[in-house]
Amino acid sequence: MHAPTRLLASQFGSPHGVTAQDSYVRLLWHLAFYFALPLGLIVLGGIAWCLVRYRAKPGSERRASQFQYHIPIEAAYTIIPLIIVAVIFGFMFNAENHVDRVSRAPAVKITVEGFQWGWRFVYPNGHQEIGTVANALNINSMKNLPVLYMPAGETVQFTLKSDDVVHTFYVRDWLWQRDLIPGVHNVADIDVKNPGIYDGQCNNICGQYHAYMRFLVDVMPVKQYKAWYAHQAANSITTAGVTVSS
Ligand SMILES: [Cu+2]
Repeated sequence: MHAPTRLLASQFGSPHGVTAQDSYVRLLWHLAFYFALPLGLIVLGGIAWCLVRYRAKPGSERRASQFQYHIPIEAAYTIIPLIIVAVIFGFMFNAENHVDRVSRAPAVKITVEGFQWGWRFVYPNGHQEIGTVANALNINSMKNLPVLYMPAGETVQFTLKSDDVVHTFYVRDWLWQRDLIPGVHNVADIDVKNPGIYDGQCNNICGQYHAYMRFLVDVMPVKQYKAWYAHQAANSITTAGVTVSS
């Protein structure tokens, strides 16, 4: 049922990603490892070499040579980190430009509202999918979580609002999250390539039942999404899988 998330060593522990935006985020994660691994090896190797080379022998007073103002070394350990930071900055700038890009003509617009403690997903015809902590506490059944329905392979634009405190709309497999801030309407685009069911949750401690602020995202092939949407009456409300009014 869940989208496959393989945590391979070749990914340095990151999910593979399933959206048009997340390749940029994954690249940043990998880039940090490309720089950190050789640096870590150099540091650990240096420590190991010193331990062996300068190991004190009984009766010896041997010390490593002491010196200061070694210009080439000082220049190297200043310039190399500056280059690393500049490269990472460049890639990050590029990634943010792509990930934060918002389309003027998205295929679907959905309003995501967070509240203490639950989610409300509002569609253009006024249909709402709602789930609250009462449903989540109704133990153990994934079908009691609110479900965000959306199409695959199309640009979906979220308008993110909070009714009370700061929440965060987070879907791990998308390598993506956005804050929901009272008084601020954040807008973000996502193009999910692979249909599937994805786990989502609030990722900002927002009060007593924060841990229960979970949801599912059902990403459907476009045809299936359109059929689902055609069935949702204007201004109807579905509460965690059960339609309560229309
Ligand atoms: Cu929360």
